[in-house]
Amino acid sequence: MSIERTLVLIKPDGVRRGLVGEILSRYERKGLTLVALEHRTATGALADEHYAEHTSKDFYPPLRKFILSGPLVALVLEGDNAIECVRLLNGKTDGRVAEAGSIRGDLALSNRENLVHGSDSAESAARELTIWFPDVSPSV
Ligand code: IDP
Repeated sequence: MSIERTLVLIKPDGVRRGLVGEILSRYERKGLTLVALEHRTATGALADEHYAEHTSKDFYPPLRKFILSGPLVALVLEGDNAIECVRLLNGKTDGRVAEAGSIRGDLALSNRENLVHGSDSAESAARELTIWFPDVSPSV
């Protein structure tokens, strides 16, 4: 067993489309434990820190605008192999080609507005959890 914590964002499109309950329930039904949840609107500084590896890319300005376009829901999820587990539940980045059965595959049709974010490694999870939830321990 490798119990991990990971950061999930239900992005502004998920909140706007009324899909928070549907998405949250997929993580819960899988068996992941909800450790923290916050409904909040990101700031520019927070978005830039979160997406530090993407800020120089062409797709970043519209991505930044999208992530700041309304409230989102930030989660800390915990469970055995939680980081990879969430990535599999989320599906491929581009909703147009994401696997049926995944959150993006079933509910998204865009490369940018793809409903969810999940940390992609243990290092990213530690970094992102500290950014979004400074008062929650990033490890179990
Ligand atoms: P991930 O969210 O599946 O980990 P990343 O490559 O880390 O994917 O990209 C971060 C986010 O940036 C994606 O979730 C998506 O919202 C956006 N994004 C990535 N690539 C593109 C692109 O080519 N066009 C528009 N948006 C993109």
